[in-house]
Amino acid sequence: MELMPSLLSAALLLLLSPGTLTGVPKMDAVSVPIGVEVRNLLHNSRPLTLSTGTVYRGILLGALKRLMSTNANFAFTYTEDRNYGPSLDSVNGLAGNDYDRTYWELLVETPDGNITRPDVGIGCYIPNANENIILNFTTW
Ligand code: B12
Ligand SMILES: *[C@@H]1O[C@H](CO)[C@@H](O)[C@H](O)[C@H]1NC(C)=O
Ligand SMILES: *[C@@H]1O[C@H](CO)[C@@H](O)[C@H](O)[C@H]1NC(C)=O
Repeated sequence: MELMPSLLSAALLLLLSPGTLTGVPKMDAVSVPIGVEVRNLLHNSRPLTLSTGTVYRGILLGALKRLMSTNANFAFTYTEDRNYGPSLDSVNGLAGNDYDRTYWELLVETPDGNITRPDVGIGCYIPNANENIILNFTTW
């Protein structure tokens, strides 16, 4: 009959799909869209505004990595602080430094335009949908 071969080929397709054989997880389901804005008033740079997203309740660090891997205009580096986790060191080649007392400040702009400074870093912050994450090069 006709049913049998189609069932068989469906089963074969399932077996041969890349994820099944190699253990590669399926594409992340990015469900929380956010903006990422790079601001540098200290150097009078034009702000750079980009879009990315996180998975449900995903951390900002994941969204920044996703953005870096998909957008050639965005790159960042971070180091691991033993107490507080990932510390954002540089954005697009520019790093803060102790001599000039500069650093990349993490700010969050909600859709109503309210800007706050979260009390956690990029490894702990969980963005909400449609927030604009501002990476603000500033002094301390
Ligand atoms: C001074 C200070 C800073 C200075 C550090 C300047 C310097 N080079 O000395 C500056 C202004 C740069 C800073 C920045 C930030 N900070 Co701060 N900072 C402090 C503070 C007041 C003292 C740290 C200190 O000197 N400890 C003593 C030294 C001897 O120990 P240390 O281990 O060498 O200290 C280093 C780390 O603390 C590191 N550091 C400082 N802040 C942060 C934040 C994160 C997330 C990480 C990974 C590392 C880190 O810088 C210190 C010097 O190298 C603490 C609060 C406190 N009273 O401890 C908050 C504190 C550590 N910071 C905090 C936060 C949230 C931030 C920011 C994320 C704020 C923001 N929204 O932008 C940013 C980091 C952004 C980024 N680029 O990743 C939080 C961390 C809480 C958490 N669990 O994530 C704390 C606890 C204050 C708070 N609000 O509760 N910070
Ligand atoms: C902006 O956010 C701060 C901190 O969460 C809050 O206290 C303030 O009421 C907010 N302002 C507006 C206009 O929403
Ligand atoms: C960002 O950094 C600039 C330059 O230091 C500073 O004037 C400004 O207050 C910071 N915050 C915001 C929300 O732009």
